Amino acid sequence: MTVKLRRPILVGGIGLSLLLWLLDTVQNSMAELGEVSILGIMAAGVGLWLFKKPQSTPSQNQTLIAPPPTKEAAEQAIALSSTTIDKLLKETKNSKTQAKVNISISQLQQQLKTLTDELQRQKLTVAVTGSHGVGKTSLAKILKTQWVSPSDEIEINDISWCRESKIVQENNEINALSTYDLILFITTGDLIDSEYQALSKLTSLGQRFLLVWNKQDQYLPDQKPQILQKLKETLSNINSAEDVVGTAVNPNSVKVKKYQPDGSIEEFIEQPLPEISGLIERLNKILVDESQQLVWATTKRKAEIVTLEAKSLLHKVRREVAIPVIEQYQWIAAATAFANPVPALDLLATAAINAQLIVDLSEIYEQKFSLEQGKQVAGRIAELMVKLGLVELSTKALTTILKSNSVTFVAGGVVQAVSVAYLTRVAGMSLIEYFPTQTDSNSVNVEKLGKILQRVFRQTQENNFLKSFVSQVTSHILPQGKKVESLQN
Ligand SMILES: Nc1nc2c(ncn2[C@@H]2O[C@H](COP(=O)(O)OP(=O)(O)O)[C@@H](O)[C@H]2O)c(=O)[nH]1
Ligand SMILES: [Mg+2]
Repeated sequence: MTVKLRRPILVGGIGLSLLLWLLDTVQNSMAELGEVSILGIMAAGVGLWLFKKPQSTPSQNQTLIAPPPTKEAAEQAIALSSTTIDKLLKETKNSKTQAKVNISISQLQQQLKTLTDELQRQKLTVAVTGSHGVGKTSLAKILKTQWVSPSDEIEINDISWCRESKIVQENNEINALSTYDLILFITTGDLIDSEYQALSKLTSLGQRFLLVWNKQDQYLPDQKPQILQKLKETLSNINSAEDVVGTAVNPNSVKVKKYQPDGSIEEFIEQPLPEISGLIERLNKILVDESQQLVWATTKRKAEIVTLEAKSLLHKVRREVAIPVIEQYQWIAAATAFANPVPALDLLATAAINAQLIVDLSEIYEQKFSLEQGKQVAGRIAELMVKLGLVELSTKALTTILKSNSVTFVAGGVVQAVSVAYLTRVAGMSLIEYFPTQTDSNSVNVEKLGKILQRVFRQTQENNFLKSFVSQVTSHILPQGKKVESLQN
């Protein structure tokens, strides 16, 4: 690739020049003792960071009970999935990835078609879930015989709940229970934290559940109300008290002694009847009062899943458009830094390469930042990179790799070039993960961006990425002759 060195848009800017300045210092420190100043800069970075600390998060203790679901909300969710699929189709047409995502798009379109019919669905689906051995299979079986009559359109499913994998995956609102109208979550005692978290998540997704406290027979009669009360209190923020019910689906048999008139004692084993009347009463009431709402809520969740899947495909398509853009900038950054070592403390220069990259990426992700916003974000990223220690760590790692190759190392500006290209890449790759999560284009969530930066940075430390990156950069910036020479080393 030939790179035209157009200084005005390329050089300077807070992001780039701060980095170059740091790199300059790092290079000096190899000859002398520049560590003090590096530490000083790091400290200054931390100071800046503390100064701009994000606001605190809202209280965690709010009641989460959602308003009753409506048909309109479900219809809106369906409309949103439809527009998301349309957008996906449009953007896919303009990119090279078309063939790969086409099948998935047609599957989504198929799902979208069935959603509208879903709003009229008569049959209700109930999931019985909970940890191993709590009585799911027993309860599902007894409900099928003692609650559901053949004319009812109710489907009972026994779904195992795995504590380790949790109901909800990280950053993903799709969960194994989403498609059921009503969840019967069984516990045999107190809820553990992961169960509570999973149930809160169900509530926040608008999913209706009953907490079934099973195996009541294992407690003494006067303990039962206390335990039930405790469970109701535990759930008071996420579910109403009447949706916590006790059962003994398959109570233990009891030994009964009977005194005979002749004074002898007859012993026999009695099997108590299941205690499920409270649960069945509650279920019947829900059927009468809420059947339609349950169906609307499920349809809404199903539509949301379609939207999420369409968005994730859109993300893939956009990524494939964005990566060549990042690569282009990373080579430009490298070539510029190599040919044009920036004077130290060139902090006042205005246009930054990172700012332009941010503007270009924001366009792909429909955020459309102005150059001014791009500059601000570039500044933020530079601060974060310093604060998180990424600049220091990467420079050390890249210098070590370069040192093992004496020819390239002695060539002036190579450390700068490689480091700037690398940091440009980390910034770019982080932004393409960040943009899809960005909802308000007027402010940047520094905390979130910082987390992504760290993750992307860690990923680049794996699988010899840095080594191959260094050789890619050097092959871009070094003249052909030198490149051959350096490879021989
Ligand atoms: N004591 C007692 N045991 C029960 C009760 N309900 C189920 N069990 C027993 O608990 C064990 C596990 O029940 P199962 O339905 O297979 O649980 P699953 O693993 O959740 O499907 C079985 O031995 C059941 O008989 C109950 O109310 N009281
Ligand atoms: Mg089972």
